Amino acid sequence: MKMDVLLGLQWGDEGKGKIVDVLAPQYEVVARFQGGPNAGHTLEFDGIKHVLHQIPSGIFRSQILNIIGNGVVLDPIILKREIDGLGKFSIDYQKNLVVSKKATIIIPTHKLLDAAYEQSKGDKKIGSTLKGIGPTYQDKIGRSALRIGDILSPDFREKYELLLDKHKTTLSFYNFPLDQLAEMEASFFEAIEFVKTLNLIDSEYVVNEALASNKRILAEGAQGSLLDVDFGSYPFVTSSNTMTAGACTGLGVAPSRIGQVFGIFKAYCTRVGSGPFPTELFDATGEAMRKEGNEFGSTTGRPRRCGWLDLPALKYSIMINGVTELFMMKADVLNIFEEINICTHYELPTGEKVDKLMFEITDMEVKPVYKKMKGWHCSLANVRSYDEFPVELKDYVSYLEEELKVPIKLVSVGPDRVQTIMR
Ligand code: 2SA
Ligand code: MG
Repeated sequence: MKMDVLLGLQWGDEGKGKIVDVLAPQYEVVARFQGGPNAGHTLEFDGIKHVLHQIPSGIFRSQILNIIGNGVVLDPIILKREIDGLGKFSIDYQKNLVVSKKATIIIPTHKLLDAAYEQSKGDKKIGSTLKGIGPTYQDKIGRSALRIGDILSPDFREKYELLLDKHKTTLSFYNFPLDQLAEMEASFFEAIEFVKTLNLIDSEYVVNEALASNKRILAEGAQGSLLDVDFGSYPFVTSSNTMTAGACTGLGVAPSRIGQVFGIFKAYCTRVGSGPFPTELFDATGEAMRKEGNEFGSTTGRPRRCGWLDLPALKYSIMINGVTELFMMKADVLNIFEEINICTHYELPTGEKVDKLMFEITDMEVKPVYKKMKGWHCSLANVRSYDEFPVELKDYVSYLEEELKVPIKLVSVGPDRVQTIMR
């Protein structure tokens, strides 16, 4: 059996949580492979909204084993809070959730360092979620991080103090106040005791044994491909590989074991945090998109920047991920427009038109070149099949498929499960 991967192809918030929920019945395992509490995966069912940050989105189904993989950076405090918050669902965490001993721990000072680094950047700040993601991955790569397996060792406290001292030196360099630290540490150590009671394992064995026994696994990406640390708009990126290859290193699965790659994108674009966004709209149209799409960060509540669909960026994401099927989300948000724009190229300051995300593009003022399409300009609320799509929406979908060379297998026309149209 091969492992399928589900990823966001833009800057995150494409609707991954909703799709995992739709696909979940076909899988026996759902695994997170990168990122941490910076993620916010929203699931809606029984009229209630649930936002998951670190727990994989298969947790609401009792037949699914949920894995927090080695590539994840885990905040014990937030994990405990998340599990407490799901109290009413009678989830059996011993049976349905396992955590890799090789996952990296976010300690309180990582969050302070995140804030200190952001402050020091002034108007060049990344727009981090301030969850400590960057500093924790920095320690992982710098070979000084703590891992989940360490909490079981008698010298965990010593290892912690060693890392703490290193962080304090850096924080004092930035003159960063430590007054919140004692309180944060108290919650941290309380949460560590709780994490010890969870099922802590070498998850690479569980994943590979599951594949060997023909179990179906879905790897659930967080953030989006355009925030990938290698291929995103660096430095305005997150600190992990958000692409398909990240699922290999973040779970211990060989590249030859990757099956389908589901690429999720919105029918338009959003971005939260700083960095280039060629099709961003600063006018009433952008404001209308934000309002219609309820585009506010599910972790931080920040308003998301909005703009038209960007084809060069989408093609790039499809290429680096090896996407086999596309899922288009939130088509209904475009109901309000009489005319819809799709960016096909970027015009460089020299006047040259390109459709590639070259290195230089991050620092350039590029102008999007648009293809205009007629909008469907009507409600999609009662649409339940592709045949019922207005002709303009069918045209939008066909045009994208032609350009992207990958089939669009699903179009979401509303938040409800029944508004998810398979093709
Ligand atoms: P970080 O916190 O160091 O990973 O931030 C670095 C950049 O990555 C962006 N980022 C995100 N973008 C979209 N959605 C994310 N998750 C939350 C959500 C975000 C929220 O689901 O809405 O609630 O604000 C996410 N996580 C990280 C971030 O904005 C920085 O640009
Ligand atoms: Mg999100």
